[in-house]
Amino acid sequence: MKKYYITTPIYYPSADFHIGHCYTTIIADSIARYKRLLGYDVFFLTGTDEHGEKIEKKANDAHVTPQEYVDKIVDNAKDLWKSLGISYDKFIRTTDKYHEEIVQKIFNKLYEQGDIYKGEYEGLYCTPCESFWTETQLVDGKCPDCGRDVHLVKEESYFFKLSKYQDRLVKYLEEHNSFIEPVSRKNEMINNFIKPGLEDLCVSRTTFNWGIPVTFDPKHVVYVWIDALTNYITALGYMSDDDTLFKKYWPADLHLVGKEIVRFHTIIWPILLMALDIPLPEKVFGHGWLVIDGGKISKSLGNYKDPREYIDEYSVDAVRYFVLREVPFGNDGVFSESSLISRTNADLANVLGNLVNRTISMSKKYFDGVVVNKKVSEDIDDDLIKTAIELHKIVDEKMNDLHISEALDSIFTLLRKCNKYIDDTTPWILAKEEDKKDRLSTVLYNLLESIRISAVLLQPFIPTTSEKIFNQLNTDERTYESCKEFGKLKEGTLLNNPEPLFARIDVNNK
Ligand code: ME8
Repeated sequence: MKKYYITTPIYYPSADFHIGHCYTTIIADSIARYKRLLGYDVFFLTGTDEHGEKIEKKANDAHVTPQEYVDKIVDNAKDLWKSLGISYDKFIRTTDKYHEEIVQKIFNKLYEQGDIYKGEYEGLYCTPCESFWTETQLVDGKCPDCGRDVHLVKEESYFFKLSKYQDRLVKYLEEHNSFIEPVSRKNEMINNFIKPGLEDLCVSRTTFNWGIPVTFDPKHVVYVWIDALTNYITALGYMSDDDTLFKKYWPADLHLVGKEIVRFHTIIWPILLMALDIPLPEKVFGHGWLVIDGGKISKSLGNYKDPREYIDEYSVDAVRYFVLREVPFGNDGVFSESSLISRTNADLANVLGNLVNRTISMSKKYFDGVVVNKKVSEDIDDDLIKTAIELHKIVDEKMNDLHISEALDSIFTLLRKCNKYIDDTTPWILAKEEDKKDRLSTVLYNLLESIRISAVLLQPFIPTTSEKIFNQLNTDERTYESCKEFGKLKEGTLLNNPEPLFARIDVNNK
């Protein structure tokens, strides 16, 4: 069985996650579920990034220790992922003992082999981003990533020899065209960051304590990004007594990250792996942001609700569908409650919900809910059946390119065709004539079977809804193989009662 290792970034623990935070995780979850549907042996990793100056400051403000602070809020991430149906295989915390020990081992190894050395750092630091900057990288004197103030730090530090690996990295990126996607981000990395010259990276701090101590010089703690990035291998048991998972799943097939952290994942991370002499991940994909009126969603602007409020109000699949469908992958997309409602009404209620409801209701009315197919075909059936049988190929093509929105659109093309097929074949008129009853059975069968095939392919994206559809169809035919064939829904199956999948939301009442 082929393996597939997919990761999200590890999140800074927070009591205030917003819908933008759910973006990476919902996408990663859908890809993981899709690969599982295809039969891959998937390992899907997520977790929390719990060290660093930023967390220490927040804990101080709350008059608790950093450990107490993170322990208290880590469950907020787990709870949010549960509400969203995130099917991760492992949740790593960077305060997990096994992780801390391996980070120390890695740091020691790099020091011993001469890739880490001691020096003095004097430069600019953005605490919210936990990023070092040079004067020329600032934009209007502020952090180029978040626009906030940077401050001067001067301290004895350990440095990691990024410069030594610069040529090797450029060569690697040039030879591996799909390592960074979208390609625009690859060019940005090479031209803006790597080609101007990589400076050695400061990888330890002494002005605060909340980090993993350097074993041979414990007044230093390991720079939080070195600590964080290594989670992708410590989670698999790299350098531990049991590295079975590492041997099985590494290298990662996909690191999915937001565009602002592509830099860490495509410069520092590959160089770290090169220094450790282990293979590089297959791909780092940098997605865009969910924004509100051109700006990033932000607590300080008060422009968001807790995502669980949207889930309670509109259902988990409405939220998942919106995130997956609304934003062309790689670009930014605009979030608003009214666009969430429009999407839900237009696609989920009107196209999908209506189709399933009409079809099952008609089967109940005309055949007492029993699946019948007297195989009286007409030319008009051919296009629908062909679209249904070929759907998995289009979805696969789109998913391989991570064009999730387009994959979903192709499934909805079939569903829209089904609705048009109902309008064209007018089952209610066929039902009036006894000699058209056999034709009517075929029309309804074609619809039920197209719905089943769509539900198979919708499983990775809106799993709860697919489950409801399978229940209404009363079928177990839900494997990937089963959507390559038209005719798997067994005759004689007794359909369950139709139940609305999505209620139309009245915008005026909002
Ligand atoms: O960056 N739209 O953690 P984080 C889309 N700990 N994505 C968004 C978003 C938005 N409005 N806001 C946040 C970190 N994200 C580090 C990662 S990995 C070794 C360490 C995404 O909690 C963001 O782009 O700030 C990132 O992919 C993820 O949420 C976690 O962000």
